[in-house]
Amino acid sequence: MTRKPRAHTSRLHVALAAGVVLTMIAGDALGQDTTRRRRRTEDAKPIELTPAQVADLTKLANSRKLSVDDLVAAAKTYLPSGRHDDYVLFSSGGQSGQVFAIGVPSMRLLRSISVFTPESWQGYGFAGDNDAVRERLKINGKPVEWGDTHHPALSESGGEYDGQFLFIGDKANARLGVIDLRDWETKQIVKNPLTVSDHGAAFVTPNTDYVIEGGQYATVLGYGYATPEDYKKSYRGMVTMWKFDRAKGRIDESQSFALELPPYWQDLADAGKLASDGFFFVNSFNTEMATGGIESGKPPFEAGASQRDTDYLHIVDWKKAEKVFKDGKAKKINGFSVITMDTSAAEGILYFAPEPKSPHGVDVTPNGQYMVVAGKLDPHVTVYSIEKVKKAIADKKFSGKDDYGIPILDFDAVKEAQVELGLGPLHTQFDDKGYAYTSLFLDSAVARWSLGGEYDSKNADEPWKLVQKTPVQYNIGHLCAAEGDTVSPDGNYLISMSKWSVDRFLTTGPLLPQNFQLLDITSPGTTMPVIFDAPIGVGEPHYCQMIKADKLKSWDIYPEIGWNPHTQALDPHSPQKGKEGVVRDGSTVTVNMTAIRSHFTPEHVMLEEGDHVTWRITSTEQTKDATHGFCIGGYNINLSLEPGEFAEFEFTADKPGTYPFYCTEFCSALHLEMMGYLHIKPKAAPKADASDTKPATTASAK
Ligand code: CUK
Ligand code: CUA
Repeated sequence: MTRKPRAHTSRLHVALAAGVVLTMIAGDALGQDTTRRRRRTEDAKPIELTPAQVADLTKLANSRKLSVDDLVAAAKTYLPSGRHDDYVLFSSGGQSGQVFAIGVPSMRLLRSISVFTPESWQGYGFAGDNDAVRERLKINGKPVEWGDTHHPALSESGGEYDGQFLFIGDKANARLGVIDLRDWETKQIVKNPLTVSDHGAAFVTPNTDYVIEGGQYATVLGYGYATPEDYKKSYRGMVTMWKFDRAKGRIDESQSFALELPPYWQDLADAGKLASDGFFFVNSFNTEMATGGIESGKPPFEAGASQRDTDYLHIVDWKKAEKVFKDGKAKKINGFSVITMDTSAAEGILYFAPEPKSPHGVDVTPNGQYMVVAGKLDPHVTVYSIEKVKKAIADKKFSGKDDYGIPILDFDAVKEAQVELGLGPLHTQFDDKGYAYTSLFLDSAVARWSLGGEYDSKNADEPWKLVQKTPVQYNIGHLCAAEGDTVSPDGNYLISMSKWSVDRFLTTGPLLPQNFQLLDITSPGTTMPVIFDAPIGVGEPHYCQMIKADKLKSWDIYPEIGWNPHTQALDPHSPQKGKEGVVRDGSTVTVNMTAIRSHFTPEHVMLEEGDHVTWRITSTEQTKDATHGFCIGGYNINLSLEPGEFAEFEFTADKPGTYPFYCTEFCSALHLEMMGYLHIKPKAAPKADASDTKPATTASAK
């Protein structure tokens, strides 16, 4: 075999490479290629398996030890490359402090959204000194750079998810995050000034007028101090109504207020809708007001807080509360408006209903008529009727008052039904066929049961009856049905958020992933099989909500070149093409930079030791998914620059040297060349000595 002349080959390669480079510089190698367009559902043609294909499939199934059910489950969840999911699951990220977005039915992780924890891929909290993200993560001046996210809530219009905003609560620090679903970025974090931690957040009213934050462990409101001996007198619970300004896309703290509550441990909340619009409901436990302290001879918390047979469902007329707040009848604690218990009792804002027994979840049926309460230590769920509640309030059917003067509604007057389901009921979701689904933590099962009232005609089962149970693996906490918290759930998919995975996946050390299990709940008469297990190895999520994917109207690129995602507007400081460069005013320096494949302009930035630098970058990209990164090693700087995005960071150039900066996203064939140098000139020239002649590494090693 004869070799081709070398020179010829290399000339050919050079020509090819130049072609590639030109295409890459032109920037539309990907966007315009229709032959590589994704596979759409509408392109699919009906199939008919031939006997030979059936035989092949059977052989394959047998070789992989798959049952017929397994094949069906695979067919229900498998998405061919390029095909999109029907739903997006927004899941709390637990201790990661983030939110995860997962496609359903494929259960593929689409991305995480940083909320309470800095995250470098998204450039969240890696913008140097005075970083806007790190600043808003501070509590009382201290950096608190993680969260324990529990309950995400999608914004609603008329009781339907509208796909515009997502809220998420941080249990550990009593904070709420506000995410704009146009660009999937956190826009705001509000800290509750009354309490250290919370739990029942976030839940929205049916038009997202308010985001509800229920409390949990009672404290002295407003960061006060009192010993456990003063628990009854000084400790308080709370629930906060955060006013949401949809036009601004922000919570308006000045129009927000809280209700002072007895020092029971308020737990989950849910807003009324339709029949119960204008109310919300909060569970509680530890109405015993146990203060623990086994060392001093008192029962430990877990026993002390579980003595009574019933606790109190808090029924709040929030429209009345809003009026009382607007009439100026709230008092201020730590600068925040609080409606006292006396006012709530006098104005008819707050009522209690007895609820068995150490309840956890409260969930309102889609028609708003019933509130389902799951008592962790009771094998039943208890169903309350809003009509009965309203009537009992009107007729003053009270069984007494609690120690703080809040009227307690007569249990039998407000109870609609009790349904025996099994051990450890926690949370309930709904479908479109008149069924409810309750997680059973101790049974490790999902219970399907029939609703009554107007739902009775929707299914063939007797009302208020357990219909079936499906085992899940293992110890389910929340569950989540498609569009499950809306006035019109879809009733096809249900997620079991299983807390323990034990043997379901390969072992990953003593710390094992959580298990998101997908259940098919389409057919009422048969089983509801688990059709997919998805390990979640990035935190312990608590709750999620599932929205139809086509309701999300996300931006492909930012609306204008120089868009600031923090303000969600064109930034006046955004560097423009042709205006790049370094502006110096004494030791205050502004760097104006643009980024586009495969180039930062300017490529060299000359600074002097001690300079205080504000560095601004605009991505002038206009192509979907053409993301660049920008990092400076050693200065803890990393940005994500999405198409059209403006970003800014500040730092003091206190360590002289020659620093390559580079793009951290593989954006193009010449991505590695998308770099430049930051030169920080030392203040005084180094003293001349022998080490001057040695390589820098040797000199710095001494
Ligand atoms: S909680 Cu975790 S299983 Cu925070 Cu809603 Cu119930
Ligand atoms: Cu830009 Cu890599």
